[in-house]
Amino acid sequence: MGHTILILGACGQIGTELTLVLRERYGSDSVVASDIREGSDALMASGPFEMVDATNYSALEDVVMHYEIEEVYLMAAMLSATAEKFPMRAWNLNMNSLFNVLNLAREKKIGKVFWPSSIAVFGTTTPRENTPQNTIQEPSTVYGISKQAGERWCEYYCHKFGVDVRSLRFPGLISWKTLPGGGTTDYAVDIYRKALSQGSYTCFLSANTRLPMMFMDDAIRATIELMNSDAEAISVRSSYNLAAMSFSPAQIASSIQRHLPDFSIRYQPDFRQEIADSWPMSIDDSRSRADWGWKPEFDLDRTTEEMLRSLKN
Ligand code: AKB
Repeated sequence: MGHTILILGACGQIGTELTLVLRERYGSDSVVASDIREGSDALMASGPFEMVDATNYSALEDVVMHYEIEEVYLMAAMLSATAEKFPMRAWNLNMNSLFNVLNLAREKKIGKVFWPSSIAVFGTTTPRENTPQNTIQEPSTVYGISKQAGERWCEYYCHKFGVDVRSLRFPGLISWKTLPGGGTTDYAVDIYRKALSQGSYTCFLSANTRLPMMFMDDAIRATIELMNSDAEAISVRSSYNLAAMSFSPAQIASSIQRHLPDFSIRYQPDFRQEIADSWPMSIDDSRSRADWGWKPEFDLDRTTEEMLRSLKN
């Protein structure tokens, strides 16, 4: 077996940046990007690309065998807001892609798997402040149900079949290279773009809706650090809580106003408000810190500086 990496969903918000960083680190030819559509010019020009539907087991197996893939990062998924509109499509995509990858690992065709979970595994009955690693999980969204089920399957495959699968419960992710698609936390990306292009933003969540968030550089670093940790250090095989900052739309607006004093925000909550209200406001990630040394670097003001500077350029 070679030491080659396959990214499924490489053209999405996380996949794009993860692919570029892994190529920088391990060499372009060692990282195969794949998706059901082509990605940004920068991504497409940076190394090998295969058009693959992660729900198609034999197509996936062909690519894995052809490139002698060792590690798979499964970043293809339908996010919370879109999944509410297409429940069965979301369930099929989110679960079948995961089963395909877990089964390839069970058959020893690949050695290691990364699969992202989410704060969406929690629900209204979960303690919302400093949400513990192990607590009540009664998600009320299709996406959250798929992530919760996925976590159970990851742990099951690890314990029953020795599959080396590793996972993080990502908060909302803020990035400038690729747009997020169909999430409840997407406003925290859109707001920076509209602040620069229009000087104002209409937010689909209410002013004081606090949610856990993270800048993409931290999320990519967390992913790579977890994947490079010794297997014995990883005591959680469902998915780790992971945190960096928590803020509300009103707080991100103030942070932007420090750079753009004329920026204004209006609130027009829609169906996504109910989703946000069911999620934690802050996360206790002490297990990640203890097991594999997690430490975030970006707070809200540093994120705002990076976002405005990069989007302007
Ligand atoms: C979403 O909003 O659906 C995602 C997530 C928090 O998992 N960004």
